Amino acid sequence: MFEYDPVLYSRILTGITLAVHVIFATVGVGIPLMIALAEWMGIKRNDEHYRLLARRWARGFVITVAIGVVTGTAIGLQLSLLWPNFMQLAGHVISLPLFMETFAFFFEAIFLGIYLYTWDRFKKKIYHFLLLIPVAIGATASGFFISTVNSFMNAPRGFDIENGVLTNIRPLEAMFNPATPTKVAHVLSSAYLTSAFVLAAIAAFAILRGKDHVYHKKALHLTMTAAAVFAITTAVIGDFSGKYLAEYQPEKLAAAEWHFETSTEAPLILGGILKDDNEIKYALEIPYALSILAHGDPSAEVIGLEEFPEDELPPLIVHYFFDLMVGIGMFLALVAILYVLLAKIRKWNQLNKPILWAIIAGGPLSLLAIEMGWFFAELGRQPWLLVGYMTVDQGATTSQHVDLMIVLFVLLYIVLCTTCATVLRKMFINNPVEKELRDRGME
Ligand code: HEB
Repeated sequence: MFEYDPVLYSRILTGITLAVHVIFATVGVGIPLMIALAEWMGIKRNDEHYRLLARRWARGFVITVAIGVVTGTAIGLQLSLLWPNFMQLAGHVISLPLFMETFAFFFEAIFLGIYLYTWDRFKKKIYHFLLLIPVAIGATASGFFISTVNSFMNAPRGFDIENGVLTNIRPLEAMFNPATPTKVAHVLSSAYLTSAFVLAAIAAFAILRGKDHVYHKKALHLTMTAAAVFAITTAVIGDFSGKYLAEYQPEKLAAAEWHFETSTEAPLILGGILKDDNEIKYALEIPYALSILAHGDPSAEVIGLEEFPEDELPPLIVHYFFDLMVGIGMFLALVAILYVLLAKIRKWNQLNKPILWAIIAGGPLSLLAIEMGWFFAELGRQPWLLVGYMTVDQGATTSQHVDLMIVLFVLLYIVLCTTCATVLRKMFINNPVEKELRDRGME
């Protein structure tokens, strides 16, 4: 039925691997920060509940780290096996942050090990907390380094090509390319936001199920306060990402907004369906908003898709990915800010059912926004693998066995994800908070 096509199959396999990996990578970057916040609160307020929070989050975190290591290794392998031509060119230029990412991970893993085994071992609790700092730095640094590699694919810099030969390689310039600031900041901020929301959803679920120990309320309050902060930073940085695109990858932004003709006072298109002749139906138009997103000026000119050759246009489906991401972003910000405001006004109850349900929905939705953000960023780069230098077709392997690899890797991911879910469930259900509070004499 399908004709074997190594390029298509390589894209599918890499896409599936990344879609799985990004879940674990995102919580891997964000949760150490949340653990640090909880333990810090515990020490500052001398409150054992917060320390127990840190302890339980850390236990769950280890499981997700383990899965992240496996899927991350799969990506490393697939980069060289499925995209040999890309690695041959890019490997020379961008290997610095690729190595640094591995280094940052080792740094994190070593201290995580020590951290886990030294609860209650120090007379001064702050020493234990200090062990977490390198863990959080290592986690964020891996996210930083690997995002610079993705930035490089979008805005390749730091090398010259003379007669087809790579010369004059400048690794730092490659790493700190024009896409780096917004990409790195948006990736990190959205990882913190998502981690806060996932943990908040768990606490909200416990409260909704009638568990009324103050432990859950403290967990919810801490995570939702963090979520409110990071929802705002994510949206603000997302706006800068839009300005980056307008300057360096205008075709990606135009594809996201179905903006066909270059024009001033461009509106933002929400939803809708594309008819023949590029006619947009059933969409919500926000006047001037695209000009503002692109240039911070309601009358600014925004470049349309008409200015690019037909064979260099990204797929127009990215419009929906972008809308979903932004829509979810707005929802998360609204819920988090509302929660914080309600919690401030004592007479009102921030623990009412609709808010709790919205927070619970926010957990999976934030993960969906992460997926949509990456789908937009990656498909929006098509047909390029390395913008301006190498298309995806040119970068791929010609191997005849990628289809079999897809089957094998998908089986691996299914096993990994079910194992992760089962272990986490067992770990927390066999040892509920209430029991652990009692065992530790903290009721
Ligand atoms: Fe996002 C991406 C914007 C929200 C996640 N973002 C992206 C982009 C843009 C944006 C423009 C592209 C960039 C490039 O390509 O370079 N966002 C935005 C905005 C907002 C947002 C405006 C507001 C609302 N996001 C968001 C959220 C999330 C996200 C909420 C989650 C949670 N994104 C994301 C990701 C990505 C994106 C992950 C991929 C990476 C990059 O940066 O690229």
